[in-house]
Amino acid sequence: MTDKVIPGAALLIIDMQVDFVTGSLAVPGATALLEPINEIIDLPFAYRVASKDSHPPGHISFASTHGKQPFDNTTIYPPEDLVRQTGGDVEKIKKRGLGQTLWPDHCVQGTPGIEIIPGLKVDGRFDIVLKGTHLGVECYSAFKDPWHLLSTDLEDNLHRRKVKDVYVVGVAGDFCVKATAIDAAKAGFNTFVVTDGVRSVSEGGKEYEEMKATGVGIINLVELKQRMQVA
Ligand code: VGL
Ligand code: ZN
Repeated sequence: MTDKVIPGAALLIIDMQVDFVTGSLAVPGATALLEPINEIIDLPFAYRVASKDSHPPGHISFASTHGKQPFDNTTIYPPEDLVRQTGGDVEKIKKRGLGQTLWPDHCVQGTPGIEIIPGLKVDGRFDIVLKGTHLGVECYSAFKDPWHLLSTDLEDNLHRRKVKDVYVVGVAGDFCVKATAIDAAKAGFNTFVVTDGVRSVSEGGKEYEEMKATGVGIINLVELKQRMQVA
């Protein structure tokens, strides 16, 4: 560890929770992330954030809520009351459906599965961002939901800390890491996903092409250390 901090460099650890590592929606290979992410945590970031998927029981993304099987697909719509509250056109709701993979129940508020995986050094240096807290809205990104009806305070906090460079690790690479990195790049941050700190639900790596196409940099741990001036 070093005392020197890299100004403007922030670490975002996405959803390294019991259910995604060893629990109901375990991402293949996620236990192997503890060591590299713990090493990354101690790099001289000026700001550190960990996100937690945080669903009420009966969440819209759960297969059980729809009487379907995990990994079935459905279409979900933004809740009418939220659209109304945010001044949107309720008549247009039916055109705003999104394809949704239905998941096993996971990261339910008040259950052990929601906790950050034991052994990961997410400590007092971190701010915590909760997402997916609205019963009727799926939210992969740690910034906002896909309809932009609800947002977390992540973007404001990054601006307030004068963050320029955002480094993203965690799970799942093809869902919440991807959505968060793309939103970070769209918000104007220099955004990098560190592959040694990421595992995905699916194989093939198509998510990295999608992230690159929106300006997200894909780097490995060696390159991260160089950028953080500890290599
Ligand atoms: C996630 C599926 C459902 C994620 C969250 O953290 O990538 N994936 N909810
Ligand atoms: Zn979820």
